Amino acid sequence: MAGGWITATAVFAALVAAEYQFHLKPVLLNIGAIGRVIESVGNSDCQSILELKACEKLVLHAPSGLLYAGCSTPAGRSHWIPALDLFSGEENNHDDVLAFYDPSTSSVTRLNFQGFDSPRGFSTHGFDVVPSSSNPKELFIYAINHREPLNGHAEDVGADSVVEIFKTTVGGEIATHVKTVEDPVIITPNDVVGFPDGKSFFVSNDHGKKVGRSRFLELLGLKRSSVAYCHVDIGCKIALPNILGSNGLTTAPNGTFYLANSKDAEVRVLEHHADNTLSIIDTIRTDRLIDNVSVDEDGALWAAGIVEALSFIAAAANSSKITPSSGLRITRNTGESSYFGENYKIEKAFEDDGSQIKGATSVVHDSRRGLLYLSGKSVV
Ligand SMILES: *[C@@H]1O[C@H](CO)[C@@H](O)[C@H](O)[C@H]1NC(C)=O
Ligand SMILES: *[C@@H]1O[C@H](CO)[C@@H](O)[C@H](O)[C@H]1NC(C)=O
Ligand SMILES: CC(=O)N[C@H]1CO[C@H](CO)[C@@H](O)[C@@H]1O
Repeated sequence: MAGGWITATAVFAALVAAEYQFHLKPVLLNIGAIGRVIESVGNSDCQSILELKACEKLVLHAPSGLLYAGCSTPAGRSHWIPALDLFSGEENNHDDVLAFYDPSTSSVTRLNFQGFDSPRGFSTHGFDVVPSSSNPKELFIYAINHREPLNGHAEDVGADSVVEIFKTTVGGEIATHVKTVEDPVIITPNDVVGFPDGKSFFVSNDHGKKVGRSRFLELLGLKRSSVAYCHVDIGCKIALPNILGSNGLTTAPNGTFYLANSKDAEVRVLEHHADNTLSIIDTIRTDRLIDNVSVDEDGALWAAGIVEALSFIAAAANSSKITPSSGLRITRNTGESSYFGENYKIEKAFEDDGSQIKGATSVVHDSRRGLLYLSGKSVV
């Protein structure tokens, strides 16, 4: 592959720590990560983007090569993560940022919000950037905002989470607020896939309830997370109910959706029906737990895979510890083995023992420019 790998640094240690304390233990035994041989794949030419820290998600605008990122501060983020029952809002200024990285100038630009009257600030998580169907130079941004609740304490009632829609231009510094979408089916939003009309989106709910002890049962296998669909003129509904570990969500150019399972080593393949419901048509089993997923312009699915679960947990709790990272490229298998039931080809495009990149949790591939972006806890 031409060009270098570029690495977006520093995803907040505390999030990963908590995630794996709560979510990984139950599945440690079935991922067989202990004793895996770690290779060096594609990791010889990495650079870090130091201005981008605590970035939950990366979204590539392929025509321009701009990489959009939703970022926080490591300290602020670690106190306000509704998905992990972390609700110390007073320790977090709710002033997260959307920014973009331009690889042609190696520069980072922060977006300025306009017309965004949000006294409860902006606390980002998953987001999407989609060119407008009427003008490809115009982009819609669909961003989850985990607001403080209006009434009651967040520990008791959870976050008042919504999806914010903004409008910007390719490479522009202004993001104009279009709408705040709130609805009872936007419960615990995690990731979002938007449409080019600027009005509709799918959003994954990582839990079935905002707070409460019953959330623990979801760790043990209670299928209560979901994906919802919203249209600003029509309203919202649950599009895919009662599933396990609904997490990172992405879509391919042909409209197939992929949903990572945060509780098991698999990615679900979803079909989008005309009535805007989704159904699971296939499951891609992987040899490791998968974090966030993305699709490149060639239609390949990219996933950050956890190489070594135990050292991943240790490194999450102590940033001086090292843990490997990997980036998987998943494509439809057209070779002979497809006759024997292997529907997908899973290739390791990137693996590092942790000396360059520790514990990457998301990966985005720019196939036009031969760049692979990983965002992880830190880079040595
Ligand atoms: C859609 O594209 C993906 C690759 O991105 C491919 O695996 C899948 O088979 C395609 N689905 C259809 C229905 O063509
Ligand atoms: C963190 O890890 C480093 C390197 O292994 C070790 O020297 C240090 O004592 C650890 N810190 C804590 C608080 O455990
Ligand atoms: C947007 C999204 O799906 N983010 C997920 C990426 O992976 C981390 C680590 O597992 C999750 O906590 C996020 O929810």
